[in-house]
Amino acid sequence: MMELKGKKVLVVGLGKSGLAAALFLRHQGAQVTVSDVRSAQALAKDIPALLDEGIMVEAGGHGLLTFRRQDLIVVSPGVPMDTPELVQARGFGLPVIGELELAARFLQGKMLAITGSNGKTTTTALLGEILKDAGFPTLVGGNIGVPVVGLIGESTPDTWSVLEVSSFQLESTVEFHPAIAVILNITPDHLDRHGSFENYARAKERIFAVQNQHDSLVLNADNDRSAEAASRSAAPVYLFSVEHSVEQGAWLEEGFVVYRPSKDAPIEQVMPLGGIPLKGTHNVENVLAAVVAARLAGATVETIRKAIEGFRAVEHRLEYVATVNGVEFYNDSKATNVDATAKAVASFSGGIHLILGGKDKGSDYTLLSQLLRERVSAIYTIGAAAAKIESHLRGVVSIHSCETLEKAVSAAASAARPGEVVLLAPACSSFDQFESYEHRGRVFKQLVSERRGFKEWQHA
Ligand code: UMA
Repeated sequence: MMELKGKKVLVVGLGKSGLAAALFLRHQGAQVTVSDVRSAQALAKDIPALLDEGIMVEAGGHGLLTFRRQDLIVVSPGVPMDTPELVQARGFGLPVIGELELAARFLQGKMLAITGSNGKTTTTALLGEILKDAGFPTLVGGNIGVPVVGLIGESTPDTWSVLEVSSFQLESTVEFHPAIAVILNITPDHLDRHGSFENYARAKERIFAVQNQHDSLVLNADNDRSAEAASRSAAPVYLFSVEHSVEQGAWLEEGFVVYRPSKDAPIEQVMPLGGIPLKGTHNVENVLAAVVAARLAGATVETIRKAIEGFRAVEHRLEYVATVNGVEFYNDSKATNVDATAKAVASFSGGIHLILGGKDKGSDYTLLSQLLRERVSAIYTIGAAAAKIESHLRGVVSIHSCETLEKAVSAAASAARPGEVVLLAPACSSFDQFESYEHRGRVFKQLVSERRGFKEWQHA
C-alpha cells in the first residue's frame, strides 16, 4: 500500500470520481489540490465542502504549474490521459494514475471486475445481487455510478467488491488485480477517445493484465475480440456462449442454462431459459457471464437461480416504461453506441419506431442498415449527430428529423400503431442536449408519462 501522508497529490476532474478521490486522499493525510476545467460557478456545489476539508481547488482550467509541484496525480476516468498537462507531467517523471488504480491499491478483500462494450451495468448489478444473496459481504461500484475509491472505507478482508470497469478506467491501470475478471464483449465504442478499435480493445484487456494462475478470466465465446483475449491470459479461462457448448463455463442446452466447472466435471443445470426475466439475447449473455462468475466466487446454483429470477432490468437499459394506446415504450438511453442499439432493436421482432441521435462518437451508423430494414418502421433523429445518421441511413428506412427528444416522442407516438414499439436506443452519447444518459432517459420517461396522462384525461 502506498504512503500518502504529507504527499502533495493533484486530483484532475471534479466529478463523482474526483470528489471521492480528493476526500479519500485528504483523509489519508495528503495535501490535496483538485483541478477542473469548469468554472468556479459551475463547481459551486462542491467547492465549500472541499475548502472545509483543507483541499485546494483550481477551477476554470488546468494550470501547467499546478501539475508540476506534485508527488502524485490522480485522474478522473473522463479526462483523457493524453491531455498536454498530463503528457508534460509524465515527462517530468511524475506518477500519474487513474481513480480505479488508486482505489485498487487500498481496497481490501477480493475484486470481481466486469468490463465490455455493452451489458456491464446489468451484469454488475446482477452479480452484486447474487453475491449478497449468497451471504458474502458484497460492495458494488465503479462505472455503474459509485466511485471505487468510495468503497475503500467499507471494505474488509472478506469483502467481494463487484466492480463495473470501463475502458477509460482500465486504460491507466498498473496493479489493478481482480480475482475474477469478465469481458462481456468488445465492439467499437469510444473511438473518439482511444483513437482506434485496437487501442480500445487493448485498454479493456488490461482487466486481466496482472492476473495469474490462481485467478479466473471469463470471456464471451461468441464475440471474436473477447474470445481472442484467451491467448494472452495467464489465468484459466472460462467461456460462455448462447450458440454452443464450451469446455468450462456456461451455455444453453435444451432450453436450460447450464454450467460446467471443468472439462470432465458433470454439467450443472442452473435454470430454464424462460426463467430469465430480462428481454433480448444480449441479456441471456449477461446472465450466462454472471452464472460463471458467481459459481467461481462460490455461490450455489440455487442462490444464482433465485437471484436471476428476482432480478429486474436496471433503469435506462431496455427498461419497459408504459403502454399507451396499445404502443409499448422502452427506454434504452444507455444504448450509447451502435452495437448497443443493434442489440436493443434485435430484442423486438418488428414494428419499431426508433429514436436515434445525440453526440456522435465517430460511429458508423451504416452497420445498423440490415437490422433497421428488417425490424424498424421509421427512425426519428435528434441532436448533433442527426445529419450524419441521416446521411448514413438514407434510403434504408423512413426518416423523421425531429431535433429534440420531445418532438421525437410525439412524432413516434403518433405514427406507431397498437402492438408496435417506441424505442429510445440512440446509439450516441447524450452530452449535446442532456447532462447524462440518465437525464435523457428520465426526460423520455417523463414525456411518455405525460402522454399517458393525456390519454387518461382524454378518456376521463
Ligand atoms: N474534466 C476536466 N478536464 C478534462 C476533462 C474533464 O477537468 O480534460 C472534468 C469535467 O469538467 C468534470 C469532471 O472532469 O467536472 C468529470 O469527470 P468524469 O468524466 O470522470 O466524471 P465522473 O463524474 O467522475 O464519472 C466517472 C465516469 N464518467 C466517465 O467515465 C466519463 C462515470 O461513468 C462513472 O459512473 C463514475 O466515474 C463513477 O465511477 C459514466 C460513463 O459515461 C456513467 N462512462 C462511460 C460509459 O459507460 O460508456 C465510460
